[in-house]
Amino acid sequence: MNKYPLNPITAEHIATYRQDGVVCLRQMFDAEWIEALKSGAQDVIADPQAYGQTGPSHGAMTSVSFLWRENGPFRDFVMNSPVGEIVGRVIEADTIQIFHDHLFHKPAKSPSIMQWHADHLWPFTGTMIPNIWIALTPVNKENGRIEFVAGYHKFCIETGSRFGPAGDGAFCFPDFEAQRDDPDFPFKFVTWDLQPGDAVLFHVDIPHYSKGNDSDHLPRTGLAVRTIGDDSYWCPAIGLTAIAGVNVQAMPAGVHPAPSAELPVIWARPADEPRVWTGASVAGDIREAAETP
Ligand SMILES: O=C(O)CCC(=O)C(=O)O
Repeated sequence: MNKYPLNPITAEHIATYRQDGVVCLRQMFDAEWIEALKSGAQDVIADPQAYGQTGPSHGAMTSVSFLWRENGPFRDFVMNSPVGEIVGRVIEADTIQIFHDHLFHKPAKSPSIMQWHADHLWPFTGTMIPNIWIALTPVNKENGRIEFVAGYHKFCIETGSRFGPAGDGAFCFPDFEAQRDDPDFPFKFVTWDLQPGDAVLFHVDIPHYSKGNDSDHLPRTGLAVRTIGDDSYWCPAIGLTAIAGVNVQAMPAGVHPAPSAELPVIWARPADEPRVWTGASVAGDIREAAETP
């Protein structure tokens, strides 16, 4: 099982993520990791409630989260695979902490659509709150690949546009479906067919969508791993999505989350590499905490 990315993180990956807020990463995890996750996913799909927290889209597909909190393949993956390193290097962070994971399974012939949304109802402000979605099955146009509106995160950041209690309460996305064929729409729609071991890494403010699974034989399964980097801060506003076991309302607004059992460090930039995060340094403290047994 690979501990380091199977393929290098390139300057192009970093530039694409910066520009588009989403990047496709080919073959980063070996077949052993994918087999272990697939086998774990089969157990979860057979009895979702027994394994984690279901929702919010459970029913439209199998949607189960906090799988990493229990010993087993999901925890093993976030702690021992290169997932944290991959995220950290692409988003130019010095430390990565996990706070959530989410298994999404669309069986063959499951027509429910995942509507356009962004993931910015998490209780954090800042720009480093990415999601890496790892394909466990082939993913294609027919069985429900994920589409993104590239570059839209910049609009959200520049205008402070987030949904509900994460923003001013009034912000909504435009009707992206109506924009698909509009030659004047200033953003491009992007999507990728994926093979097991490929991943898409996306910014918390990027709109994304997936159609139902129209294949009569090919399920579509992916594991989303949600993380924070150095530029992320508690936002204890009422109505934001809960993190199991954390009293978010008691957290100090504007402060970077300290490492804890619920938000452990899964990657820290090696001490012999120059730091890349140039904001207020939280990384040194976090790295020290991570390295102190
Ligand atoms: O798997 C899907 O189709 C949706 C994934 C998603 O919305 C997410 O990871 O935030």
